[in-house]
Amino acid sequence: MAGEYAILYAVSDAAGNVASVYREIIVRAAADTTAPVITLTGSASVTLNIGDSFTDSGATASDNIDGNLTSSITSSGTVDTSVVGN
Ligand SMILES: [Ca+2]
Repeated sequence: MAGEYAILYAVSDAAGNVASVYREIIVRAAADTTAPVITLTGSASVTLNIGDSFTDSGATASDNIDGNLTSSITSSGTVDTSVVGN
């Protein structure tokens, strides 16, 4: 979260003359340049025989800033276990 803050410094002398000055402090979010990491659940390579059933064991994702991104993972591709793949 970005925000601006101010600190007021003040002083007065014995005659009652007052001086004051502000310091501005800006707080900003650092740029996030680190990509999230996807971790496959199970092996990265799966070998099946024709006719076997295939159930995708999925993956998890995490990010240095956003934390758990598993629910945001999208996947694409299909497996047809009735045909030898290439
Ligand atoms: Ca990140």
